[in-house]
Amino acid sequence: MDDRAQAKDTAGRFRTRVFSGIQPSGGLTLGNYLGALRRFVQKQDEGIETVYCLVDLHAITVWQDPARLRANTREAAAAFLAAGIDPGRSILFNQSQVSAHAELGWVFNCVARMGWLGRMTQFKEKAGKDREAASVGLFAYPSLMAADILAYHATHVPVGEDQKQHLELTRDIAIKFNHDFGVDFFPVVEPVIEGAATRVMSLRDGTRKMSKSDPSDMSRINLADDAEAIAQKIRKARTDPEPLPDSLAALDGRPEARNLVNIYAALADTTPEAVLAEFAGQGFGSFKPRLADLAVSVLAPIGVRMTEYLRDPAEIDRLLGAGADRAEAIARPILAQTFDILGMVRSRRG
Ligand code: AQP
Repeated sequence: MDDRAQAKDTAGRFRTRVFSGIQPSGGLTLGNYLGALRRFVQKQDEGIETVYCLVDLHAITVWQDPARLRANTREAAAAFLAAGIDPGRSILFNQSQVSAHAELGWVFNCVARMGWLGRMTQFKEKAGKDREAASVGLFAYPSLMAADILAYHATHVPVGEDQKQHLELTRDIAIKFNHDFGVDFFPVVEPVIEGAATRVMSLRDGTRKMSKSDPSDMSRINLADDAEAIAQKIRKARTDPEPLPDSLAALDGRPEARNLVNIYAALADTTPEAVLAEFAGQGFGSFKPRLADLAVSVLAPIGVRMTEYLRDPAEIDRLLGAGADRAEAIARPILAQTFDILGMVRSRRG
């Protein structure tokens, strides 16, 4: 057994291990970058063991064109690499190459309760009014997400604000499994939701989350956008006619203004309060060009590096395959122990 599968230290505590994932359901956005990807890199650089996954099985909970899914998966991998994920230090792979996710996901479908899943706001939002027409996978998505995390005995999960409820459900699943079988087997994970932009909003509507599947490309900045597109989207971002105030409280009721201030703060690695201290009294005519310059300086080099990685898709596939081998070495023994706990007869040799 790979000794990393034993995620408890000698005192019986779960060793710190970070897991997180992003759906390749479209090109990655500024929201994915600030809420998730950038912090994935920070965790890696802190020397913590990090496992990152392109969750293609989650992406198909809504229909995906197969050719686009393949291209989006490679593009997302290129974004991870371009943003600073080092496949030598982090494990980077796509979910469907490690079948333990789907297998443990089934086990957790049998642990999670219908009522728990029925309360998930993401399901309600994505299913919309016609819930009968939503896929069973969309409903069961949080069980699979719990499996993604717990198949690695991960203890910490960096995510954006929108995933908080799913992480609480992951905790509930771990607690119920441990309780039902009288074990201390799955860790109770800690959500890591930090920074000035844990919820980046649409550039067209400050009350809606920036999302890769929003029909309007102007609503988001894509990591693949070039400098001109980034600057243009910020110039055209919806705002209001008021100047920026000197306090955060005064941004209440101004969601678009608040969003741009948060984005500026996150990109500049400062706080929204510090941004207001610098720009109070100025209108968007002067704030937007400064934000555009900042966004271009941070994001455009990532886009350039992505293009370079995408010139060699075979190398991306090779990296994902090698990452999947390493992921499998951790997840497979944890799944085997889960089946033992459940009472499954396992008598195959080899
Ligand atoms: N707007 C956002 N602000 C901050 N964080 C965000 N994340 C997503 N959007 C924002 C974080 O990115 C990680 C990966 O999310 P995901 O792609 O797996 O799923 P999602 O949250 O459903 O993202 P999208 O872009 O809205 O995808 P679609 O449109 O396909 O549903 C998570 O940590 C998430 O919090």
